[in-house]
Amino acid sequence: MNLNNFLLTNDAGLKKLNMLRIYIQIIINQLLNKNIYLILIISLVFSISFWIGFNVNLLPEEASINAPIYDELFKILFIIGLIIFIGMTIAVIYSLFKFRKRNDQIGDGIALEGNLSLEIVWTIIPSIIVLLIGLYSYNIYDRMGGMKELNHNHEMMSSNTEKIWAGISQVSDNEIAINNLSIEVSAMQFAFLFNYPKGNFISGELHVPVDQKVSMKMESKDVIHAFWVPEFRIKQDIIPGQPTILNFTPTKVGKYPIICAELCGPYHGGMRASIIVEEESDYNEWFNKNKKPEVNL
Ligand SMILES: [Cu+2]
Repeated sequence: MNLNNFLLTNDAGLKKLNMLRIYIQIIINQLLNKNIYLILIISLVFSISFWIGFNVNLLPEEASINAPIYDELFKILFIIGLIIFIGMTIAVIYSLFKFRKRNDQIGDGIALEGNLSLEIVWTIIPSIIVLLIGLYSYNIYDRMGGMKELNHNHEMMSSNTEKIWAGISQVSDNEIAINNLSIEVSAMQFAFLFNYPKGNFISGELHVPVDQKVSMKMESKDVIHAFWVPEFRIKQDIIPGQPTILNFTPTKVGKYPIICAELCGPYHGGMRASIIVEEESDYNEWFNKNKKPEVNL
């Protein structure tokens, strides 16, 4: 700001504005003089963390409508983790050099005890971060369908319908019954079996058509298992005696692993199956090849 220009200005409003600018300039200058390196390092840590967060992908491909929703949350957690990790590493390395023992130093260091303001800061900042992550996670889980009421459709259901205990569903159970491809999943030590009630057959491989809602009712024959498809970013426990549901819409043709994600016994690590997402025509061909005629007794 040129002082002559400032003094020559007659307009009162403009004068005030210029005053404000000068004040801000002075404050910024003081801040920069004092902490320029600290500000630089913090900006650098944030920039690097955001750059890595947005450009480095550690997750498998996104193959269901849930995947992009989940990845939003992961990105945020990844960036927060990076800021803390890079920031801490720099602080530790700096302290190692800055506060190292010099040759002429003997005896112990100064006895430091407590720092109230520091303790308040390092309690409040993590509390705010954890609270925000908690609220955001709730929002993500809700958008993925985790908060959907599962047993509200009582008029439509016959009285002997089993209670669904838990699950992830983006549609109501009314819609599930009408529109979706329904599959019954049985989990046992150490395999998954997929029953297609409409085709009257059981398969060891899960075939589904792309871009269509799939609704699975899952039950375990023995212990607790969990159905997990990393590419879909969905996971749901399968519990003996307490059916759970899992609804999803695959968005990419391909073959993906189904992994049991609950330690269920000595061969838990081998409890895997495959989900094959295919074009509708291919799916129909597979379905018609496997379906059995209904037997009327
Ligand atoms: Cu298992």
